[in-house]
Amino acid sequence: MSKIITVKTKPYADQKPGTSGLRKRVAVFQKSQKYAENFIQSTISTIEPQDRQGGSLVVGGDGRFFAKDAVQLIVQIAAANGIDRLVIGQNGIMSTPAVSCLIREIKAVGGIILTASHNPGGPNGDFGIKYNISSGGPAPEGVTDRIFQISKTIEEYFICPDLKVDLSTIGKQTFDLENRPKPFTVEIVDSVDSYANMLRDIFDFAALKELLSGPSHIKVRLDAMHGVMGPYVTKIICEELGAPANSAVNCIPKEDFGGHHPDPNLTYAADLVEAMRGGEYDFGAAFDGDGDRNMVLGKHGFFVNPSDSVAVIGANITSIPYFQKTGVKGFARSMPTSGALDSVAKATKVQLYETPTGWKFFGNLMDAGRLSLCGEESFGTGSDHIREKDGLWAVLAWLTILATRKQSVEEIMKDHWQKFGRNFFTRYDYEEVDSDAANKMIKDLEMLILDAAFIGQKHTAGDKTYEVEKADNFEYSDPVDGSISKNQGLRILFTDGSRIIFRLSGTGSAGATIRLYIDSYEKDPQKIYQDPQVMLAPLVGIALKISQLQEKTGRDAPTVIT
Ligand code: G16
Repeated sequence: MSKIITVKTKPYADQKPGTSGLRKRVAVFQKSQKYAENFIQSTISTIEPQDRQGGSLVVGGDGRFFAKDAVQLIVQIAAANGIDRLVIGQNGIMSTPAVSCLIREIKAVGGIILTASHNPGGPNGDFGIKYNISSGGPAPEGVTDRIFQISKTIEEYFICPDLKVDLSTIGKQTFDLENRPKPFTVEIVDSVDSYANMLRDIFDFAALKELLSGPSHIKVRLDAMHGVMGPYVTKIICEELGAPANSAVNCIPKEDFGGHHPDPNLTYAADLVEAMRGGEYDFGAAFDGDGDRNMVLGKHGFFVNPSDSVAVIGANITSIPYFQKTGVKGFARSMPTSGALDSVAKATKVQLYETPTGWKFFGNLMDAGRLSLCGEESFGTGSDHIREKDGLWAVLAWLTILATRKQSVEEIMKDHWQKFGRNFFTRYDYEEVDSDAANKMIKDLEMLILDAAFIGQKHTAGDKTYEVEKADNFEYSDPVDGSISKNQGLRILFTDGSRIIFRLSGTGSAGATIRLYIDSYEKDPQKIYQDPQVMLAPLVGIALKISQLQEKTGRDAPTVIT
């Protein structure tokens, strides 16, 4: 019989969830008194008491350092707050897309995901707690605002301190709680099973098996970067679809991701890029810590920009069996994502939505039956099969296209540009900039570009001149519920359709990260194969000059270029 006790606590002022959950250094969660307890209680407090009774909560995460402690705390606090059942991935491990899938499958009231995504882990790395609602999607701003409000005034939390679960054994564990008529249940489930079942319904596994292990199979290399994706890649790609075991690397989830950033981009997935350059593999992909992001590479390391990736999937969408059944309801991309998907939407007469950065903004459109496929420049691709971006889904979508078109990644991409034109895109990240300097730079820039005199100005770099057509701080009005999200990024739009965008990241844990995005469309077939960095250099120069970024932050180069 476990006791429920009330513990007095003091609020913290800094528990505002960012783009996707609360992310802080591990030390903040571990060493600040009751920091994690406060946030977990504030989160659970947003669940209505009637939904807790008879309700289930899914718990999973990328297995990073401090996750096991956090799972035990969630169990103890959820039980004390009257949640009837927790369904937890074995050893606390479950990818973000798999959590979304399971929430939907068992009709849970929501889920808690323990991840800081692509941020580094280990005792000196980051930890994160994210709440997803009953649709399976990240909590919308209305809910995260409530969590933040509660966290600012919290005075006590409820906990069953003696309750301990065995996270390693699959099966049901029940616990009697003092003064509770019904026992509290914890179910430990296989992390992969229900997600793999879902994928079997979406894709043609027989065709994929032929592609990966038939007589004229292609060679793939998938890098799980020691994040949560190891077991998924091993079971689905290797064991079920027959790719040789050595097709998958870094598949043992590690608490510190082997000391690396589990971030699938050209900088942090450099090993994969190197291996692909050798020319042995036809297709390569990497995933982030929690398995929702993906990077796709072709033979010899041919890089598929994420904005192009979603556009290619959009242009070939009917080769995926799921969409043959559901039809194509709409496309969406986040505002900074290049306009490549827009061209496909226009040509195929599909409605296109432009949302702020953050997967949570796609959820309403999907729930309303208006959106089938969406993507973000930040290596996120997905569809309405769940309410999170889905790294392995994106890989299977690409493999389906390869199987259907019988072309290489590079040929598919080049054909696409020939047909639709090419959006040259790059993103510069300036990580861990002094917060005050970053905020001031953005404020000054906002003042400058919102001034009426800014419109019509001509900016020249080299032999290129661009005229400002429009400038604003992006604001989104949700077409489903009418909610307004302001201050979503500074945009400078030029008369030729090129765009310069600045925004502050909402996923960092220390200092500020400034992101600069450049998007420029080219339809001249003679020019579409140029190097994006060369092609976009004039616009980068103009962006740095207008923003005075280097002078105001002291940074003369970005940390990461995509
Ligand atoms: C999260 C969100 C994404 C967003 C990304 C980047 O990804 O889920 O929708 O695009 O952050 O956000 P920011 O530019 O604010 O850093 P993840 O994979 O970190 O959960």
